[in-house]
Amino acid sequence: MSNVAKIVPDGAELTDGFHLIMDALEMNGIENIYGLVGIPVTELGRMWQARGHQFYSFRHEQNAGFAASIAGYLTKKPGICLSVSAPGFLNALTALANATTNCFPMVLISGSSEREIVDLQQGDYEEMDQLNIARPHCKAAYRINRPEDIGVGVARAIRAAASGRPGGVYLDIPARLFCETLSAEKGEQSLFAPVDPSPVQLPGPDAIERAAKLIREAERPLILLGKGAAYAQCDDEIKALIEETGIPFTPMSMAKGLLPDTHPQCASAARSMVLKDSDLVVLIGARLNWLLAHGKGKTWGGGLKQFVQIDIQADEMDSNVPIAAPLVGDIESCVSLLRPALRGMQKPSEWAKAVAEKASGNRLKLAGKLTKPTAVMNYHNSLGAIREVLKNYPDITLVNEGANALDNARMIIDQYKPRRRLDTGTWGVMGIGMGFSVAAAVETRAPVVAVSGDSAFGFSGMEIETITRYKLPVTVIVMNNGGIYRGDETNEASDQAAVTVFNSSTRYDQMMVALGGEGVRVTTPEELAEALERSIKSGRPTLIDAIIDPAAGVESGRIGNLNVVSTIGKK
Ligand code: ADP
Ligand code: TZD
Ligand code: MG
Repeated sequence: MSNVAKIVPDGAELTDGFHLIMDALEMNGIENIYGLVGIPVTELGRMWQARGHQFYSFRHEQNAGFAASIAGYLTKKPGICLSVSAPGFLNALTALANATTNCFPMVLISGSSEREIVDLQQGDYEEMDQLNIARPHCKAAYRINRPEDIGVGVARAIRAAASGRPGGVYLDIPARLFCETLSAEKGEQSLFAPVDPSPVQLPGPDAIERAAKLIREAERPLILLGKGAAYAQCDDEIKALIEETGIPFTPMSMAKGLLPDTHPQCASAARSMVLKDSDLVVLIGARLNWLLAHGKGKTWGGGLKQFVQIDIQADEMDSNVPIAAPLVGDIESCVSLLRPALRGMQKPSEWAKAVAEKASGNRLKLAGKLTKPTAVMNYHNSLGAIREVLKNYPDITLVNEGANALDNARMIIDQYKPRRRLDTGTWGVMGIGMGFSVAAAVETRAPVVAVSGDSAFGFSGMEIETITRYKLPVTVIVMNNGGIYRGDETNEASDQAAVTVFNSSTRYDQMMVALGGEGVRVTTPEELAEALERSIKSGRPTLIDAIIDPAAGVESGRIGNLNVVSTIGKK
């Protein structure tokens, strides 16, 4: 082991917890750590850099955690987040829970207080029973108590995060362990790289036969791609399945670009129609959760649909509605077995044609709105301008958060390549913006454009300093409508500011200038397009403060139906 420390008291070669943790991470191919240092993990960050790796130091652990989680999603290898104990751990916990909810592989490594003090609640510096707090929020939680267990502890964490349905894993490291020593020889023997940490899982031949039969017999089939399909990184298999069968497809938001949004079979623009009128839906790496109206009701045309579902998690099947043909396995294996079973099937040409017509009609209708000038920019013409610029940069990763800023950008901005759209995901969580942007720039080595509502941006805005510090090619566009959903609410009931409203004079562009990047305020689609183009070309961290009509948005964006209001009046 080249990196084992050679401390030599009494002639014995020793290693310690610090070195063993780094050795174990290296063995697992880890290069980047996203974190925030302090007692007891500062030295680990320094030593990691000294070994020639990257440690990205954030301003708040939640953003470091979001970064690690999306690094995991983009690379299929668990992203690593490092935090201090108690408050640092808790700050990162939201990101760990979000990773688990979204099926992103990540490992949160937190320093912690010694067991004997925590267990007797004797009041240590940043004392907290972190392991038990983490447990319900992640896929697995482990503590390593002895240096000789570091190898197995890290291996288990990596395997738990990456295998089967990916998710968040918590690894608790009591402060003392970092300095505990072990003979270098024993240390070396205790380390190992797990063999095949995310093994393929094949569905049985009956399951393939059952699914193929349903698909062949369907008259109006639809393929619905979720972010699991994007995560699986078998883009060519999925493209081949769709093109060989001629079935229309529609992507969930983070699956956009798996096939280009401009693909002739893409039914995004006819989404209501295909969900309602299809007679069979093939779900590939998408859950029938709230984002799909739980697979039932008006959205789906009232009656019960027939579903084929491809998912690695067996108990995902029937979670909301009965699944006629479950295909439990990894997407690449399932799709590659399904394709030969469907060979020669008759393409649903009439249905596909009707869907394509509806979709192109709707795209045409939308196009008109995207170029229509208004006195103050609205979501359509501002995002229309962004869409035109991004058309020429298909490798750029788009990070997107907000309510109206999210829903409209998802609809308007086309994606052309897989895994280039990262957003608020399953929870609709605000605050992913800057953490995702840092990790996307780091992991893809290509430029990133974040389109954030002004409220959404506020959750992670301080990380623009992180972006300038590491000189990352990130352009942040703040859709500044002066508030949450809208910026024009007046408070009829009291003289306090309305709950949805921010200072209308806030200069987000100047924030970026103050923190070392470029800032520009724009008020027209032309200015916006020009500033974005310039920023992308320069590769410099830039914030574009885009002034949007405060009256342009709607409450809760596209999910106003989930809003809760009193039925008996306000007082
Ligand atoms: P979306 O929000 O895009 O609809 P979800 O997060 O709801 O997507 O669903 C993703 C699904 O993909 C999860 O149920 C997860 O188990 C599944 N999944 C993730 N990776 C794989 C894989 N490699 N093979 C099979 N299923 C996968
Ligand atoms: N807190 C967290 C962590 N996640 C959330 N989703 C919310 C609060 C509630 N919320 C939304 O669902 S969207 C949103 C909040 C606060 C912000 C919407 O305002 P915005 O976007 O400025 O980001 P628009 O363009 O003004 O709609
Ligand atoms: Mg706003």
